[in-house]
Amino acid sequence: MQGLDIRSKDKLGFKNLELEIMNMKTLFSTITTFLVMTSFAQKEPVKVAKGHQVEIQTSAICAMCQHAIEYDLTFAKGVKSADLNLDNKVVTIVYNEDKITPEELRTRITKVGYHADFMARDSIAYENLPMCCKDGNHGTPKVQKPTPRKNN
Ligand SMILES: [Cu+2]
Repeated sequence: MQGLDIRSKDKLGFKNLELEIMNMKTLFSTITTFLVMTSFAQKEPVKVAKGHQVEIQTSAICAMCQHAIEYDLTFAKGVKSADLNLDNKVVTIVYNEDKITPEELRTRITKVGYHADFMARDSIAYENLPMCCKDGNHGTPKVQKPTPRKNN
């Protein structure tokens, strides 16, 4: 208990501030951890009438990307339907769990050239995508060209 008395009274305020900063740091790291976890979170498959349904976050940016992903998935054994929502880039797949797994579905998407949840896209497939489907096009923000200034 003597340990506490070593600090003089005027230093107690400083100590409380230190504690507050510590709490803030803990809070921030908790928030960061939560955000990282949710951004990498993968939705668990759910049972639906036609089989199982899984939602996979992709890096699609336009209707061409949407078509490429949906088209490829329709050729996968066990896939009953694939619908990509361009608003959030999430592809909803209904599949037969005896024939294909979410892991295999994600792998297929990466081989088309897109990220799939925590799985990174195949770099060669990405290189072969049409120019408009690459990073920095369509919805993704571009660096604005500087507007020429008028001379005074
Ligand atoms: Cu595209």
